[in-house]
Amino acid sequence: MNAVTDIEPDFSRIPVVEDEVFTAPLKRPSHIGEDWLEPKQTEYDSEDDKIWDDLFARQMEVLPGRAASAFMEGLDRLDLGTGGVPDFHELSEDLGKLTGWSVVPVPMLIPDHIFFWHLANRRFPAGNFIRTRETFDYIQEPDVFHDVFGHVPMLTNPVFADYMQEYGRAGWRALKHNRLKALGALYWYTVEFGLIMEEQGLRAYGAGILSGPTETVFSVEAKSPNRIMLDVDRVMRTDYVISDLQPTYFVIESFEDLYRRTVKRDFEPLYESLPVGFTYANAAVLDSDSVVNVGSQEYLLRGGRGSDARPV
Ligand code: HBI
Ligand code: FE
Repeated sequence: MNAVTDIEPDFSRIPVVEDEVFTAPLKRPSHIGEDWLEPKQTEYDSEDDKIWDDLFARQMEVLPGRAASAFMEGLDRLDLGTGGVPDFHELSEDLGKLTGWSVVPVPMLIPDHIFFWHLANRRFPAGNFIRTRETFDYIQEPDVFHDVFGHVPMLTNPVFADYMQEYGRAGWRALKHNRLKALGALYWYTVEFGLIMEEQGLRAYGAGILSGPTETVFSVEAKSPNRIMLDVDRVMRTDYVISDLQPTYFVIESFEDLYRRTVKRDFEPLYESLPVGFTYANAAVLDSDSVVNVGSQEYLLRGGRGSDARPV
């Protein structure tokens, strides 16, 4: 995601955001510093720990045969199911030995440029708080279950771990070109909602999928969604919904393939040719797409979330 010709930015320092660059307006809580890190991880009570255990058990029921092998291998290598919310220090110790990544606590959604800065330094910012029984099935803000259970297993995979760091580094260039939305779409359709074609069939590796049972099943088995082979130029022009099951999933051949398509190319010409907004609707299928299947979109057409549409 870097041209070889120009000087590398200093990735150890927080990137500068020029005035004309649009970023989401987030208000930093007063006890939080410029790095947006919590001084320490929350102390969870027994109900919080029980919520973690129940969420964990529920996912373990649905993941086999649906989650990517790399994700399942990551789960095997980490102790996420030993009872209660994992301790970030112990987790970072284990993860550090595998790929040099650590997990650090943040209070909420953090600004894009701070998020990129942590990733570029192999730190994964994880929400400190955990959902309640009332919000057990669906929350919009990423909590510790989504962030740790959903994201951390993939960070044990060396190629994916490098992809995530390079994604963070790519943030500097996207900031310079004011194309954060386009880079955000790439994150959305890979890190959060990516599918991979394995020998045994389609599997999910995206954290937004694998942290909930409904989308774990829907993403790989339902008739509704389109499944299309990943093309970076196309994905970066595609709008995305954050509040419902995805109308379209993009499929990679392997993590090496993902790395090659992103890190091994120069985004500069792409950013220069991208319009400010998105070109394609999230349910669109294009003539140029390499299609795995065209979905019926039945779930969406029947009203999606909030209606009584079934995720079929
Ligand atoms: N903050 N806590 C948190 N978690 C995220 O996943 C996150 C964020 N801030 C910005 C952000 N993601 C986006 O930049 C990416 O989705 C591209
Ligand atoms: Fe996430």
